[in-house]
Amino acid sequence: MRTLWQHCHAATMAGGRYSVIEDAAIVTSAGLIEWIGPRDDVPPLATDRIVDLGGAWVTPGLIDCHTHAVFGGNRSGEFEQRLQGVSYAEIAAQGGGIASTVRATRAASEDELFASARQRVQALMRDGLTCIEIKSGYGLDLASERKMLRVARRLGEELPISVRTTCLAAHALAPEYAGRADDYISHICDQMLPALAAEGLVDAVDAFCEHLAFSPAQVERVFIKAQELGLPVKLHAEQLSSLHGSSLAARYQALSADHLEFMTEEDAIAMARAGTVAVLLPGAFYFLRETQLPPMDALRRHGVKIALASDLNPGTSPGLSLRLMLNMGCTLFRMTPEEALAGVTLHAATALGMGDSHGSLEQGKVADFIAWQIDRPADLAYWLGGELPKRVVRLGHEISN
Ligand code: DI6
Ligand code: FE
Repeated sequence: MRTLWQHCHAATMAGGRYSVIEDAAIVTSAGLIEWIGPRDDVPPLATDRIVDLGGAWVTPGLIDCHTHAVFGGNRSGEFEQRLQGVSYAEIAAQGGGIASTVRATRAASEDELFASARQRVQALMRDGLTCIEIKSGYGLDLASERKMLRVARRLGEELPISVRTTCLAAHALAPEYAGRADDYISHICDQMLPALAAEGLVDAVDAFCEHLAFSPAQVERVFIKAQELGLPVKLHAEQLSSLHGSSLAARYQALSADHLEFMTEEDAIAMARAGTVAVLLPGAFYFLRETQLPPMDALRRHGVKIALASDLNPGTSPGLSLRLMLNMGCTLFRMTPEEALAGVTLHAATALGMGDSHGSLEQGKVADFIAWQIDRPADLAYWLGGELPKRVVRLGHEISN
């Protein structure tokens, strides 16, 4: 079916940057954008349907390129502890933190994990998400990591959203390997990654490079194995301290390095050269009351692509709104609303290795877009969350949400 969508303005992100067509029209067929341009120039194609978008602003479907949406339990008790002055690192040292979510995730059935994750993903979808990345990393043994990744895949099958899975087995030390981090890394490389990749459960491989997690040398072993398996890598880097994980990620042509508050200018240069996207996570910055800002000027000066994501997770960013992250990216990190929008569309797609097919409104790309009843694109970053009136089109078909 060929559809002509008209009476709208489009923030297209075409050509790799924020760009706008006033009074636009879009022709979709077979799930793709067949044509987009000014309404006056619509080519004479036989259309089956014409949709009047009522003067809406059309953007690409929003993409959340960094989430931990599948997990058991929650950590609101730790939130209360932190409000009383206990630090994230102290809670982790007492057996809380990631370890407590690992216990809850291991204890939950696949159906239980699916039910709780579905609610969170549906909450995110109310902001116009058409694509989401979901990491494992709260299982830390083969069966539990598999369970998480299967739940992530199933979310993509049962909800009208594209899901990209990332194996984050190197998120924290599995309790069975206490005091033997190198052995756990060997287990990941020799057993977990090959098995999960063979089962088709892994689109990318991630790790947490930090003093309270894994060293650059340990991360590098995971990257080498991922490369052997033909899987792209990503990295949690420079969130709490500077270990130059982002430069390591760039050396392995990582799709993205994420967090980055403590990165240096040299890291930014390395990322720019490699085309590694900087994924900023203002929800975690806010929730941990961090004060060290990511080096926005260096990222801009060296032309690093900047994405924004929710980091939805129970410990450091229980964020159920990607649009709230747009606001935080602007307010906390001084991004412009245009940069923020590019960060949840075009650059988020690149951070998932989907830049050729997603993230902008251009001929030949998938027809995933949102028609927002707003006056200006900046309105998307202006409101602090909440739901905005909109129509969601996925693969050329309007879906209710
Ligand atoms: N960085 C984070 O902010 C989350 N993981 C990571 O590597 C925290 C995950 C958690 O506390 O459960
Ligand atoms: Fe994360």
